[in-house]
Amino acid sequence: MHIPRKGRFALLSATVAGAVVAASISVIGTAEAATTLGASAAQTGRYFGVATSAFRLTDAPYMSIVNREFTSLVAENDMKWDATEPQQGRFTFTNGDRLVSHAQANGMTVRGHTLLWHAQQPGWAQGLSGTALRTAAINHVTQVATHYRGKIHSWDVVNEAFADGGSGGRRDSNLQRTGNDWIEAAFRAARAADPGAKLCYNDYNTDGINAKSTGIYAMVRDFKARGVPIDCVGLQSHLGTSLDPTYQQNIQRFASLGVDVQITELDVQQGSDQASIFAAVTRACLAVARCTGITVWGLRDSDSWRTGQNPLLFDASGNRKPAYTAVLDALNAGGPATPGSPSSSPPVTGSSPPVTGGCSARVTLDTWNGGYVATVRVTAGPAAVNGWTVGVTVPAGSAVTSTWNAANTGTSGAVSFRNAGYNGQIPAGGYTEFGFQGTGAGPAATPTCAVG
Ligand code: 9MR
Repeated sequence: MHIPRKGRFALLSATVAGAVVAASISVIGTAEAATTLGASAAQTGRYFGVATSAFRLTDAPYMSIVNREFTSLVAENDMKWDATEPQQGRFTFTNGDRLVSHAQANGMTVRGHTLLWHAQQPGWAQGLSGTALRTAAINHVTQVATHYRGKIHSWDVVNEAFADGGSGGRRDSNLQRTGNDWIEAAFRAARAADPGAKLCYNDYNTDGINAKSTGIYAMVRDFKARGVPIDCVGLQSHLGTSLDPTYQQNIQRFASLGVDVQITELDVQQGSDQASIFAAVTRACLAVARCTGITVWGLRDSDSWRTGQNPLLFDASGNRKPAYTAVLDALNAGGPATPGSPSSSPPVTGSSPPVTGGCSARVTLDTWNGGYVATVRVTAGPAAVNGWTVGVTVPAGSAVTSTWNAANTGTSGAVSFRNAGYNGQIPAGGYTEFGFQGTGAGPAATPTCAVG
């Protein structure tokens, strides 16, 4: 087990309802600024990740930087369709498994990239169409998400399905030609296979409010309205020498739909503004509570797919670049913490309902037309709490579609939420928070809270 460095966040994991869940505990409160990307991001409950490959795991100088700096890994290529199902029905998970094992042994979470994409398909899939392709694609989603069940923080379920240019519509591809509902079919299959993973739609050229990002926005809004399971939007952020002035506004509008936003493949063309663009992206993410993490698309400039553009945070020798310092400083400057992270909540105020038993609960709703996100604060009474259950009345016409930091029994009517493995213990007078998302109108009544 990796020994956490000073200031590095601690990662606790526990098995809840068959799924491994993880929570980051931040270490703010020291006067000292954190000195790594991961520890700095953890101060506001966020992760900072890097794209890498299994073949790098034996490169000691490279891995010493990865292990020092990052709290999340994503496979740059090892979990794509051509890598995991090179022949139909024959799955190879060796390289992806090695990355997952390394992450787990070093207290890092894993992003899964990617279940379905028009590119990097195995030859056999490229040759399929219609029902045969749809069936094969959904089987791929099911098999891969099942194999990694409980080990993936967030899956890029579908990658790059929207067209560039002004149409705001879907990209033509063999998958798209199986019917417009292929994306929602993939999300439903992924949810069934791994209910604990956050399910993301991921794309590029979405780094501001434009026709493409607006097309995706409309899809996410529609999915939320119809109860299609989607939890996050990945903004790849392969950037040039300027940043769209609506970058943050774009993050915010997705967050306001009730999904998390993740910056998933950040790299910035080297130029006079590289450091300031990296910093501006970091600040924009930190300014939005539901922007929960940043991943850079490679470690050193020499590792990047953008040959000759030197778009990363470390030079070819592994030295920190000015862009690194700019990101670190921006992370240490802080911002609103992510929902559910222990550092996210303001101090307990007198507005909590009186604690009649061992605990009390109150709900804050973030609503939109057709749905809501509920944040529930559970406050301990004068005695410490060891295990809690919150009861919520979800009105007719509303249903819970996903839950975080707790496990629910039931989805409508009388719904109970049991603590996760890592947040059952609340000190006397302290609190923790969990959340859930639902369709329709949210609960109106004050929830019940029971201890034990
Ligand atoms: O960085 C990846 C590179 O090694 C591969 O050759 C390439 C194949 O298409 O994919 C690159 O990663 C892409 C990612 O999977 C999706 N968004 C764009 C990334 C850069 O092309």
